[in-house]
Amino acid sequence: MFTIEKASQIFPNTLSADVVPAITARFQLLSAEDQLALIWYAYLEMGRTITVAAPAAARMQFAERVLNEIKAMSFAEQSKMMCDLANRTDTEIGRTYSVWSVNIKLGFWYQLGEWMAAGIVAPIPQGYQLSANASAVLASVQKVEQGQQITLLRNFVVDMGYDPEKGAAQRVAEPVVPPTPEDQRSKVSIEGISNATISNYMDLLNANDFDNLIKLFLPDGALQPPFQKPIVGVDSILRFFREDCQNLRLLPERGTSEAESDGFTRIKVTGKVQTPWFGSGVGMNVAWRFLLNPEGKIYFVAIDLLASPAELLKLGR
Ligand code: ECH
Ligand code: GLY
Ligand code: GLY
Repeated sequence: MFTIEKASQIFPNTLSADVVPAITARFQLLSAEDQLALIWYAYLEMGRTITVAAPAAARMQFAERVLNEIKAMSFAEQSKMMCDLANRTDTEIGRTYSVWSVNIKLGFWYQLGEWMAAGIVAPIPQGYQLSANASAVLASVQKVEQGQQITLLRNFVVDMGYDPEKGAAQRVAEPVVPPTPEDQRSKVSIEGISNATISNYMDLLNANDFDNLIKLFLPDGALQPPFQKPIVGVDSILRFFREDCQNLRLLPERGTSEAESDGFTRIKVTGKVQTPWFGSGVGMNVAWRFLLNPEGKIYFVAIDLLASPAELLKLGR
């Protein structure tokens, strides 16, 4: 019998990018001023090589009221508001922020970044000196590959705000786009894998067809996103797909399939993932580790952000 705990151990030699949680932990120890300045410097430098896509209006409407409030503030009030978010202080804006989906949070900061550059929102003070620790963390951020950098920035943004319930029950997310029409869908081909569940998983996620995608899972199945705990049960997984997984591009390359006990099958696939925020500008190196039951339903899948491109070729146990 498998448990989620046991299932999460399949393909134990998969090396994930442990630098991401390690740098995130060091970042969390910095002062709010250092955190904001560090993100600003990292974001500016990234912008020299990759372009972040402007968030869609459907997403920005949820942040609009707060953004207008901020626009009307003095520079001093704006700086305090940004520090409060970084400090996770209990404020009205901090509470509103915490119920937003990841993409609304990113859209909110995208807008503030534009306004900081335009002089509408308080900039990082000219000549601001990062502490020695913050400089060291920034240097670490600059050293990792781009897919890991954008994961770090995303983590920093997700962790801000004030959530009194620690995982708010009511959440605000943008509407779900309709799935791609059947005749416009692409089909993946994965070297070494000819398994309908696996190709359907990739194709349905690429088509934003979450209602059919979720049918591939067992009712008590689980999905583990990079650096997170497993999301257990089809209701929670479907909610995650609808809130956080629109317009992703999965580009699986190769894989291996091996028999497990009790008629289960473990399958590891490696390849790239693109986020709509950076399009084809950033390909994140990932592994999918699937455990399928004898009927081919997904009991468990983990998505790992890989430590290096060399991991793309490491299949098997
Ligand atoms: C400024 C200074 C003040 C403070 C702040 C600022 C603004 C910062 C901004 C940052 C923007 C960052 C962005 C990051 C986007 C990252 C996106 C990532 C996406 C990864 C997705 C993956 C998907 C994997 C999955 C697969 C599955 O099979 C199942 C689902 C799922 C500068 C003003 C804060 C604006 C836009 C890393 C890996 C493959 C698990 C989702
Ligand atoms: N996790 C989806 C995205 O940030 O694009
Ligand atoms: N423009 C980024 C996104 O649509 O997610």
